[in-house]
Formats: sequence, structure tokens, C-alpha cells
Amino acid sequence: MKSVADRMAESLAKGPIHFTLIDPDKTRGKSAGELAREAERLGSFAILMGGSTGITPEIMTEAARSVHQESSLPVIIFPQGPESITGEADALLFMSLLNSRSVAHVIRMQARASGYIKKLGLEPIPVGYLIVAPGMKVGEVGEADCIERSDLAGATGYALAAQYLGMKLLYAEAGSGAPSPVPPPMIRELKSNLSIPLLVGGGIRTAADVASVLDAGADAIVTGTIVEKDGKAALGPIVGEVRRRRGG
Ligand code: 1GP
Repeated sequence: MKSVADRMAESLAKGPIHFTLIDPDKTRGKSAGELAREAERLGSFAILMGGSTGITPEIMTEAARSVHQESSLPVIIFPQGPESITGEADALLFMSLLNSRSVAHVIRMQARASGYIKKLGLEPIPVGYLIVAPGMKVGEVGEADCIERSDLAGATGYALAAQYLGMKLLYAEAGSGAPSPVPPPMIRELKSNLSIPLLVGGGIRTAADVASVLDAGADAIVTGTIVEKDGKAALGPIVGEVRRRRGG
């Protein structure tokens, strides 16, 4: 069985990809599976699973199991702490929150969890995680010094540092539910400097948002809130815009 990272690289070689974020505290058990089935039908690449509050290993396990029962999409943990970790997932974004004030989010929590991740046999995908203003809940919880939306050089500095440290992906995040996505000029600047894939999330709600983020150079996008708010049907135009750029 190919690693999730290899499958992702193969898919990225054909065009941009979409991740469906499921917060299993809000979309529990069976509903998570139903959403994954629809995400797969539409052409989403994988399920990212995580949330900022109310997460327990039991809730994660139940939702991941349901996704596996209903779809063949990989489940990738998007961790907020050790309570997000379940052996039912296929992989985990092994992230350092680059612009956190707290060393716990930069490396200490990761150090505490790494032995357990190894024991479970979860595939770690090394990710530099950068929080751009407004940052929303994750900016608060992660004690981030959010990158100002006009600070292109600041964002690029962190992103290149992540690449030079060997991280395989840069995730630029405006925060779940952000009023608007990471600004296109910042995405353009990041993309022109990086040779690792650029994942963009937070505040992407419409096909027009997807178009502007992808036109600016994002390789992958994440959406979460839109489905919680408007239901599964909202996923169609979003994933459709990504697929259009993959040639259908
Ligand atoms: C959260 O960026 C993701 O980490 C998704 O954001 O919920 O705004 O789609 P939304």
C-alpha cells in the first residue's frame, strides 16, 4: 500500500487537490462517513480530521472508522493536541506551528506525542503551519503571532525556513471561519519562493474563492465550515472548481 504522502504527490502532479475538513465534535460518527462518501464522489483527495475544541480520541476514532466504512478516502489527522490522535487514521499532519509564541506548539507537544505516533504506526507528514491574520480560534489556541495580511516578506521567511528544515508541505491558514481567505498576493509570493507544495485554508466558501486562491498559486485547499453551515451540497461547486483545473 502506497503511503498517503506518495499518493498526495502523485495527485498533485496532475493538478490542485481538495481536502475535506471534518471536525468530529460537530460532525459525529455516522455523519462523518456520509460526508466522506459525498466528498469522494465529488473528487476530494482526503479527509482531514480535527477540531479546536471538544476533541477526544474516542470521538476521533468513531468518526475515522465511519469514514473508512463509507469511503476509500484516506483519513489524515489535523492535530490540535495529543487528544486528536487515533490509530484508526491513516496519517497525521506532523505540524510545527511556526509562528506560535509558545514552544509547546512549535515542538514540545510533538516531542511528547512522537513515540505514541510511532507505536500506532501512523504515517507522519511533516508540515510547516503558518497562521495568517485573523487566525480565528486556532490563532488563539495556538498562541500565534498572526502574520499580518500585508506582511509578504514575514510569511515568506517562515515558509522558506520550513522548507529548509525539511518540511514537506507549507500550510498557510487564515483560521477556520475567517471572513476571507489568505490574500492572493501572499499566496503568490509564497508560491514563487517555495519548492514544496502550498496548502491554503480558512475562509474559503465559494467557487470564486477557490478560483482566486488557486489562480494565485495554491497547490491544495482545505474547506470545513461551509459544509457545517450549508450542508453537503455546498461541497459541489468548491470541489468542482478544483477538479476543473485537473481536467475534469
Ligand atoms: C481550518 O483552514 C481550515 O483549519 C478550514 O477553514 O472552516 O473556514 O473552511 P474553514
